[in-house]
Amino acid sequence: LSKEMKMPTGFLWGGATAAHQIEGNWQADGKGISIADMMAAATVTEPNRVVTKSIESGKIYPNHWAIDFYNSYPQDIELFSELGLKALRVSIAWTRIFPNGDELTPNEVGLKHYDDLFDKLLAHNIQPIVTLSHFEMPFNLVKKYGGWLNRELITFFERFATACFERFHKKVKYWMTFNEINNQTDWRNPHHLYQDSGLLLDKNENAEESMFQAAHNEMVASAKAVIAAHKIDNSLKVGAMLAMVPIYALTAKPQDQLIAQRAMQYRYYYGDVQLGGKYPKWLLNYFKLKKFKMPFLKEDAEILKEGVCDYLGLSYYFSLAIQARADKKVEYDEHNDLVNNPYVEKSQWGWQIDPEGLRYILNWIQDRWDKPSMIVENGIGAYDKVQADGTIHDDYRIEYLKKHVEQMELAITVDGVDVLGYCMWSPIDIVSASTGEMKKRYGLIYVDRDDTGNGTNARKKKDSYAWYKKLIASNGDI
Ligand code: P53
Repeated sequence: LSKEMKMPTGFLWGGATAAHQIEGNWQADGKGISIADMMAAATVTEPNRVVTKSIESGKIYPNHWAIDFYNSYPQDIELFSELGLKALRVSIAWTRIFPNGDELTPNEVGLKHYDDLFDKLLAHNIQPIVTLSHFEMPFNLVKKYGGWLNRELITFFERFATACFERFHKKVKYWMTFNEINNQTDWRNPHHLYQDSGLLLDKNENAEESMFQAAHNEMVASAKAVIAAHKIDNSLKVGAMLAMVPIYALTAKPQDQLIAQRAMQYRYYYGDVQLGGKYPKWLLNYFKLKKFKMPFLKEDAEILKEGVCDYLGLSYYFSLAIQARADKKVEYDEHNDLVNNPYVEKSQWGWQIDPEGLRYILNWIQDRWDKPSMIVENGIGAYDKVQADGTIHDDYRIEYLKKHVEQMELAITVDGVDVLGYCMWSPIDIVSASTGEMKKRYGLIYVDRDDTGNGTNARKKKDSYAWYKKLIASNGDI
């Protein structure tokens, strides 16, 4: 990079995690049961994570133990500090603060835990970045209220968010409301409806309509949280959080272009609402055409406008492509329409690797919403092999991260995109969100624990640890 193309000073080089994937100790100190605690791990023979209504013997629930970060965080933060992290993204387990979600007062032991965690980070000059709801809402809100289809959850979330802002506003500046709120665009997959919105639908319900209704309640709750945060402390920045997956037209055929345009409109309308303050016209018309009953209250439009998010937190892992269907209907079906892009490679879990897609989407975000963005997840899940001498040569991970960081730097220095930071997923091995596996490893630090929870739980630096350390120390010299 030439001198004028240097990365901005103060750029937040960091790492990202989520409570249910690292903490374990699922019932310690008054913690309630979260939706993640009820998901059994997937196996080769049983590829989808099953949600059980009660804990079943013989099934594996990896989030119950994860990597024990709840206890091991002081030692893990020492390793993050040596790595030079300037920021660590964590989430607050809602169930540690409000175990059932509908209590009136927070659990002091839970608040104290995060106070200690943030103090430890700040003592090492690591800025905490916090997601309020990362796939881990109280299970009680699913059982008793039917998840986010119920408007009462807005009050519960606002109470939770307010308790966190009041308690931690001096320690935490950057917040996010709902992790990857747009995964539920794939509403045909019950996994996403459950993870994003706590929905367990029966067959007679219209899943698409339910998704739009639940997401509306979440976006109103998010806007109310933004308003509350600014009232408590005007310096707080509250972000939306979207899984950014560019969807390219497979060919230059006009029909392919049209469906690709609709795919992008559909997948990212959440951003239009959370960052632009209102529903896009095409979608309001779509609700009419589909006869969807949206739970719009009179005051909602004003709340959405007032509670616009300050920035966009985004995850980026892969891109996809799309081709018009033979019937030529411009109606998007995320579950069935997406196809592989023949021009890019794939990870061992079939995720398409497309570094240029990151530069593409960062430009798209700037153009569409004109807000700062922060990359709060980017990484590769892979099998790692520990050598006889204990070393782990994860050159594929270095390769993946390097290529993506390079494209991000071009977006910043050449295209002028306003990116606040880069938190790679993840500084340490954690339980996979989609499969519940440990062997789908993302970390710069290896954790000696297998899919069934066996192992010493010891930490080992991988080769990528040294690489990322150098990258941070040089402020992005690749
Ligand atoms: P895992 C789907 C597609 C892209 C990202 O994913 C996704 C998902 C949902 O599973 O999730 C995010 O662990 C999520 C993290 C998650 C990470 O990506 O399934 O915010 O919690 O661990 C990686 O390989």
